[in-house]
Amino acid sequence: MQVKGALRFILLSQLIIPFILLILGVLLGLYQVLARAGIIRSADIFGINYYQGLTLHGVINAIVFTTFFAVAFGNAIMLHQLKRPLKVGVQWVSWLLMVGGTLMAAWAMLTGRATVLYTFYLPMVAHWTFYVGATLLLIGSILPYFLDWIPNTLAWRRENPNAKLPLAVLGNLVNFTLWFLIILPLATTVLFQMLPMSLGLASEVNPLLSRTLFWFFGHAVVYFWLLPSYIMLYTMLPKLAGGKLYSDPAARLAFLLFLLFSIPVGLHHQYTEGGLSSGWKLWHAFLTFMVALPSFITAFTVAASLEHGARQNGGQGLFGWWSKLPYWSREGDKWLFAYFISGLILFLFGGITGIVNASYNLNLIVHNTAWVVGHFHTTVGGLVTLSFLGMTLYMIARLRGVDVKAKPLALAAPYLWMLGFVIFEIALSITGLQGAPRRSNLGISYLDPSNELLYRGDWLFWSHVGALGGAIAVIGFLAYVVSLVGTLFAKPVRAPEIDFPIAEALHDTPTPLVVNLRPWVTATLVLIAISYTYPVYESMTRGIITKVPGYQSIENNLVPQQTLREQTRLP
Ligand code: HAS
Repeated sequence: MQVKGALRFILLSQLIIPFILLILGVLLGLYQVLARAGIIRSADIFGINYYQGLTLHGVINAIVFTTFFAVAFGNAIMLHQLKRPLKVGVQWVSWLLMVGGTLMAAWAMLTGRATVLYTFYLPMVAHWTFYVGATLLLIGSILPYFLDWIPNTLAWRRENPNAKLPLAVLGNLVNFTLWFLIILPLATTVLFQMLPMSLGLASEVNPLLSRTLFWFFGHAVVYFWLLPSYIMLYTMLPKLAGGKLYSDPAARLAFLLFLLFSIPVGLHHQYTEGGLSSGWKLWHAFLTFMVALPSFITAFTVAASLEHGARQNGGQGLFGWWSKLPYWSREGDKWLFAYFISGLILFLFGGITGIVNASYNLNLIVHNTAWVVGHFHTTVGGLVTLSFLGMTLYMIARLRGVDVKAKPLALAAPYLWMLGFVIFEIALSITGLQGAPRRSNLGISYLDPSNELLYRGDWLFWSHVGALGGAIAVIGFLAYVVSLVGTLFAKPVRAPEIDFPIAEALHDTPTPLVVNLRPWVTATLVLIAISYTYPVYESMTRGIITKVPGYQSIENNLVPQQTLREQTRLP
């Protein structure tokens, strides 16, 4: 399908802008891991202090890159699968809001006015431009869903009353329905708590309520990152492997279960938080195990699809078929397989560590330690990042009408990234179990031998191993950058287009349970109401006793906002 003019520009820039920022985000990640291993011993690098760098690393990699990609990919999937045009006006407004919002938030972070980490919860306070920027980014990202994708889906349904909604479209609509539902609690704390605090209109705040609202958003957002990857695994990976999707109804069920269970689980981030009853934490723990279910279904369906593909390629035996998958193939689009398989292998680690995190009692051992950092570098930093990077390269090549350049480097990149993060994950899990905290510049504290009070020599070895893993992953990323930049500047050889390698289904039995979205949305709303009404009420009433003034981070020191205003003049 051909894409021209403004739409082509918008799609390309939605992929390129976050990629440019990602280069900074990844390099700051290298700084974090070297500082944490005590290899770099300083509070800052090139004028960016550790926590400012950590904020940029988290916000760029986990929020900006993922959101831009999800919108670009969503637009492309809807266009390709429904074959209905997108409204250029809507896309421009969405683009302007997202780019404008990102620039505002970037200014605040780069000038040290928003050193609040990517979770930005109170009582840390950022400059108002950070909150307004983040809000614009989110509003811009949801516009295509309401103004382009839903109207196009309804029109498609009218024209195809008996056809099944394409699987990728279902996945995308589930993802952005989820996105809309979770933006609401985040917007509530940003608009009614954070922004008034930042503008000096409020002098006290309820941090418990803010954190409960944040995690209402904050766990489900990980599935907003994950679902575009799952769309690729279900609809494209089977074809790249040479076969078919093992079961279409199983894939639909997985997407719908994500809608149901992704949101009412946020208290598993607050197991250690006072003010919330243990019974409700246990209820959220139970639902967290339920949200692992669609990933278990995915593990089975994807493995079965891979086996089917490998057997079509001549694979035999119980495990012999593993050798018939296109791990190193440079033929056509098959190079993309490397990004998916590397991501899947990392996700095995991410899944296991996630289940540990979810267990109420085990969480008390790993919470706020390096273990959690290992977990999210094999989930969002693993399967999600690798599939997004692979698809960014693929879509840029198609939208520019060129072949992917430096294919050997493009192929080596995901394996290096995977190797690096497997090493990183193991090392950080071990240091986490030894007690090493997350979000800490260990090089100038626990891993500084001159600090007799804090020094923990027993963390040194695995911290160095972690740094080695991080460095290998960055080398993989640089290999990717070479291929992407080459592709970006290559001479076009064909017309620009949007095209995806979509697989057919092997089993496609009509299953009424997974056809209609409406009952699933209703059940989701009921489950959210059951799971969040009392915890929010508790946070509002019990959080009052912990009302505190806001704090801003200035040069690694937390300064009460009031004092700060008296001492300095921030614009
Ligand atoms: Fe998580 C913390 C629990 C999944 C991201 N998580 C985080 C944080 C992030 C994050 C960023 O319960 C830190 C937040 C912060 O800053 O404080 N997480 C889970 C659970 C799952 C889970 C139960 N997380 C994710 C995903 C993420 C993500 C996905 C990003 C995309 N997580 C937690 C908890 C915490 C947490 C607690 C709080 C910890 C604390 O104390 O602070 C589950 O959804 C995981 C289910 C996954 C599986 C794996 C299935 C395996 C598959 C691969 C199959 C492989 C194949 C290859 C087929 C069950 C699908 C075969 C190969 C061949 C060659 C054939």
